[in-house]
Amino acid sequence: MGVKKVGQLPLTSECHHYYTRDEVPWDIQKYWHQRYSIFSCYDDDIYLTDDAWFGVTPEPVATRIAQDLGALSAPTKTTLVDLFAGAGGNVIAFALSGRWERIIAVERDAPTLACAQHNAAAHGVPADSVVWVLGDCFDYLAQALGTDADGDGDLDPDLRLDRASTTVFASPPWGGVDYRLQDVFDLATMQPYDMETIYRACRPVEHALYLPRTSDLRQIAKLAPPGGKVEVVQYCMEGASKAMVAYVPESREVEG
Ligand code: MGP
Repeated sequence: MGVKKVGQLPLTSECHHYYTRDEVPWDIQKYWHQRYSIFSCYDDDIYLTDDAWFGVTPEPVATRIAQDLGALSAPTKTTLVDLFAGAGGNVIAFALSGRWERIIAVERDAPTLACAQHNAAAHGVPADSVVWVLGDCFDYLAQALGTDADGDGDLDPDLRLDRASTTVFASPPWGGVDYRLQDVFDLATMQPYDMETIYRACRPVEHALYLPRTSDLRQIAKLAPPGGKVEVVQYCMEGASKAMVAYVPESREVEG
């Protein structure tokens, strides 16, 4: 699929603000009950597609990650790219942190992107403080970094990235909630994109990966550059981990 910068997209029939439990599909009712810990201002017209409920980062966690990523990244890192923007939970926190000169949010599903844009506006994020990209994040990253064999695909100059100033955040789909069936989650089984696919795309730049709380630390340790380190943080709410984030430095071995 192509990659393009978009303005405000319209909400569609797939975008919902549920008022009562009766309206909510059974498999997301659990998340709807947690709606105020996911978006504290849920009642202020927050919209999600049904699929987005599974992967949205709860607001206190998103806020903390924005603080941590902002502090861990060198001041020379001024552009933040959110590869899987979803309904906007992380992008909103990154924008409200005020840490980044440029934020680029990528999402492949137009209705979900419309929700993210709408939710960002509902949180008071100025329209021009996020560049919204509709398309496949792997195509985008390869074109923007110039690592795509087919060139930049006539990418909008606003969307180009330079490695020295870019940090990537990736909160990919994990393949549903079945990650809980494994005591230690094998990142090679993550669906539809396994860890290797995500790492290959991200490794030219420093990146933070939002992963299942039980992810195999031995697999994450392999992402460290020679002589370097990966920092892993468990993000908790009410005494229980929601997810872990691996903060991975750029790999200087990548050519180009
Ligand atoms: P969860 O395991 O579905 O819920 O998601 P919970 O309430 O912690 O589990 P339970 O043991 O109490 O039943 C936990 C967190 O993981 C959510 O808040 C999301 O932030 C995140 N999350 C869950 N899934 C399935 C995904 C996913 O596919 N992708 C991403 N990026 N995050 C997810």
